Amino acid sequence: MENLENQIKEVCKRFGIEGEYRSFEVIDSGHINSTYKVYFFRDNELKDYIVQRLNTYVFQNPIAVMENISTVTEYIRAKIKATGRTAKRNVLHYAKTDEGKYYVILDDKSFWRCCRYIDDSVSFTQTDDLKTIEESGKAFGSFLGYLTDYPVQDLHIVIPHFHNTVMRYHALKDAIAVNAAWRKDEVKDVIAGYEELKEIATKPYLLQCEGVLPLRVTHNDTKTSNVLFDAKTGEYLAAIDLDTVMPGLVAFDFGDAIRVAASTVDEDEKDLSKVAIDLKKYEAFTRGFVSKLGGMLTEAEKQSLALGAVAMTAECGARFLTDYLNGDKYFRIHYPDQNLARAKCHLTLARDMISKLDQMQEIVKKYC
Ligand code: GN1
Ligand code: MG
Repeated sequence: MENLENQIKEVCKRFGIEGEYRSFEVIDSGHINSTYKVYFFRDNELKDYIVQRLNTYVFQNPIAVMENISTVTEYIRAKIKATGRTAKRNVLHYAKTDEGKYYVILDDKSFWRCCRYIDDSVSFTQTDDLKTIEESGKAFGSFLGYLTDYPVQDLHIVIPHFHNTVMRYHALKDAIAVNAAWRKDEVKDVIAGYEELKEIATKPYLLQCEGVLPLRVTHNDTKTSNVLFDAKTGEYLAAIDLDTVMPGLVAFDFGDAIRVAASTVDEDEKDLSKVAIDLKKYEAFTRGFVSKLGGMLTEAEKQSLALGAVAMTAECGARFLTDYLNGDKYFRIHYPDQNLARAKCHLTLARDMISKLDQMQEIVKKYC
């Protein structure tokens, strides 16, 4: 811990953060990077920052990640300012070093970034509050809306094939074949369940390949915890965690958000009888999301949204299962079988969505 604290202090020094260092705390909600909230004392008050160590096993070109993030956040900032508003609390603001870099690499090769914590903001892993869910829909919808005219081809592909569901299924097949952690035999039913979902899960990606669904600038990691809300009013402030901003489908952003925002449970719920999609939550998210997209969606995109929820739930679950079979190399876990619990929960959730797909389509139609 002491070494960690020294690293955090060194990172802040290189980013030129002024004032007296006070303390740091661990923020444990993400599965990939290591995140810390750091306090400095300056001008008679505490100033807080988010300092993150990027996971370079997952993000093998972290400089490209920061290039995407810096250009996209600057683009959004300029758009907000052009309307005469301040962008201070509605888009992340990353610190730069003296050399103008958005990152610091320490002697042990660890890769760090830093941004100011947005004042009076809160986030949630899960919520039952429909107003908050609708606000999270607005946050991701407006993110897409701001970037609708951003040149997609200019973005770096930071994780190739990120939402290529066909490839995710290949990776699962490989993990089963290699059986690196000797876990295959205990999860035969779960594997069979995911096989059954393959056809429907891969549909949006195949529609992208056929050119039916257009590639746009998307967030690609739209879980509820990646939205900041105003602590007082509950209104959305900004979409955060922009590591995976890349070309993608609107159906992926909508679907990945629904996977979390419209679920009755946490990602790793073990009591599968509790796992379902809550159509009231689904409707609240859809209303917020669509309200910010203006007329940008094509007919094919509108029709793909509900399907995207099934696809992203199955894909994410297949990734958890793959990681379980590989011996938990990718997603951070807090107890031994967590990736398996996540995979089972997602299988149940995806099946429930399939049984309600017609109603989900109707709800989209109502708001589009
Ligand atoms: C990871 O880092 P975090 O927790 O926001 C993952 C997402 C998954 C999500 C599942 C780069 O997101 O793709 O949907 O876990 N991010 C990456 O909770 O793989
Ligand atoms: Mg993320």
